[in-house]
Amino acid sequence: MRQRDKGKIVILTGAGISKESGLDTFRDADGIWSRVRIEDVATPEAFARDPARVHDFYNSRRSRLRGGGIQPNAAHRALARLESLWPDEVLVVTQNIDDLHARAGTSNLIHMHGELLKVRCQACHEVCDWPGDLTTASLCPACAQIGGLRVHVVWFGEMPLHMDRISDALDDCDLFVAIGTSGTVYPAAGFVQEVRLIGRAHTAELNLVPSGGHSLFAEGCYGPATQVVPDYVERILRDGW
Ligand code: BJW
Repeated sequence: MRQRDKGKIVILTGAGISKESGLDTFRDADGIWSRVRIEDVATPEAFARDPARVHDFYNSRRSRLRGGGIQPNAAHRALARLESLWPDEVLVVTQNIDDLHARAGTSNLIHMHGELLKVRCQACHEVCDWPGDLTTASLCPACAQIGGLRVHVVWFGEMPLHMDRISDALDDCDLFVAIGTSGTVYPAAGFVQEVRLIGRAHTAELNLVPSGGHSLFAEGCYGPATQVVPDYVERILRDGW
């Protein structure tokens, strides 16, 4: 391994990494946005207009995630293996709200679009674990207010979470890898450009097919995540980049 092929790694993941675990992507032909309108379920305005409708949308995804059929796949496990064996920092920044990276064993993990299994109180701002259904009558465990809880996810028009920490990591990394994301939603879609502005890190896209922004990456590996990600991780562990 050459000296420059060591160092800090930032990995951005999107819905494509969880597809083979049985969770739908958003913008593929059979994706979530082919069945429901963003304006009805994934904006603060939708929640203000019809909170029960938004709760139903997330309740059904939460119950599916918690059903025994959804498990981490070989791609999630490969990233956990990379973190455990790589001599420097590996940070996974996921846009996904599922818990499959954590269940696979990744610990240095940022959920920039929030977490399906958590709720946030709009009155006291406390964030709590919430494994079951949420309704307009649910009570905040911290302040006891009724009806103020919302799912702890980032909707369109809201600021993604932990952006300062993500920005520092992007500026300081030596390898940036985007996995299973269409690169259409900002600010995540702009991470590769932020990395390239600094000019030091190698960049790679791992996706089923080249994304719209594939030409921004120095390298691309294409195919199902359960094949491409373990192969890529083994290559990095063996040869660097
Ligand atoms: C496989 C595979 C397999 C399939 N193996 N791969 C105009 C211009 C620029 C920006 C804006 C604009 N107008 C509005 C904005 C801002 C807006 C935005 O980006 N809109 C664009 C759509 C235009 N963004 C926001 O509002 C964000 N906030 C914000 O910008 O705040 C201000 C700010 C400014 C500056 C700095 C910081 C902040 C918030 C965005 C919130 C997104 N929320 C959602 C829902 C979360 C909760 C939920 O799950 O319900 O997040 S939307 C949805 O999209 C979800 C995802 O995380 C996100 C990204 O989707 P992802 O993961 O890329 O999935 P897909 O389906 O798009 O792609 C899957 C890919 O996998 C495909 O490429 C497949 O090929 C591939 N794949 N099978 C490998 N087996």
